[in-house]
Amino acid sequence: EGVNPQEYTAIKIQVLEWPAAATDTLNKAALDVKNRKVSLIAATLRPETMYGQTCCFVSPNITYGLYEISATEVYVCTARAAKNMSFQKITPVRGEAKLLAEISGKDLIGAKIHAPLSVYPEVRVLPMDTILASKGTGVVTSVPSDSPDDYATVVELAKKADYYGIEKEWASLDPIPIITTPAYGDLTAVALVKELKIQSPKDKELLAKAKEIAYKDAFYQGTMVIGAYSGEKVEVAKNKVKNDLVAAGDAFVYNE
Ligand code: A2H
Repeated sequence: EGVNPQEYTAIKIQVLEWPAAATDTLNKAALDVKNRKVSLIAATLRPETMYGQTCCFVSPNITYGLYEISATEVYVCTARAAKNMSFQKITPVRGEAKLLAEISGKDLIGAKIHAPLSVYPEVRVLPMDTILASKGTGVVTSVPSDSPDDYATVVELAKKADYYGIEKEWASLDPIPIITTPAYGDLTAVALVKELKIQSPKDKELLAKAKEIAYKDAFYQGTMVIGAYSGEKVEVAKNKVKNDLVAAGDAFVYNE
């Protein structure tokens, strides 16, 4: 853990339809989710890119918790994140996160979800092996236009859909232009993955390099090409999009 606190925007990605494996797990825990809004909570540093969400990643190797936030709302994230949230006025009782059920990331794969702001009204939960349990919420929303990690992962998933136990179409939604920069155009992550000849999510060093370039280029040189702040600099639009998401009840600020 670093010395400086990291501020994330926590995006609420509502579950619309559970896969059979998840339904089994919830039934065994005697948890009825019919009358509750259940959301996967994805931690992002790039709220201005949420228009381009094409899926949401969980790790098949992480156990997630369903935590009660109110009589009608449930959040899905790691226990570690829920504990942190309980000290940030996100859960009803300070220092407590009420666990309703546990679920393996594996059982969430294929869930149909609604990602706020996305041009795709319904997307799917897909697996990402490189998610760290020690960071954020353990849930990563996928924006392949602007995140080299996300793009490399969806390419890999589409290529080996059977191996990953998913439908190829779930990983094949087109990346959406969100931001344009003079150096990389309007699909920065796609351009960088090509330029650096990144072959798979396992190309760690190249992906770290791509991530660094993409982040700086978009922040300092990028202009929005979609949404309410189209035409504005990313540096300025970033907080506006974040504030709009929070005001709409679709996101909250999460620190660690
Ligand atoms: B970002 P930092 Cl468009 N394990 O969101 C691995 N990666 C994680 C994670 C975890 N437990 N939790 C969050 N992340 C990802 C959007 C995005 C992100 C774009 C471009 C770059 C980017 C869409 N994915 O991140 O280690 C999340 O992906 C690169 C900086 O705290 C989150 O923001 O610096 C970012 O990594 C947090 O990384």
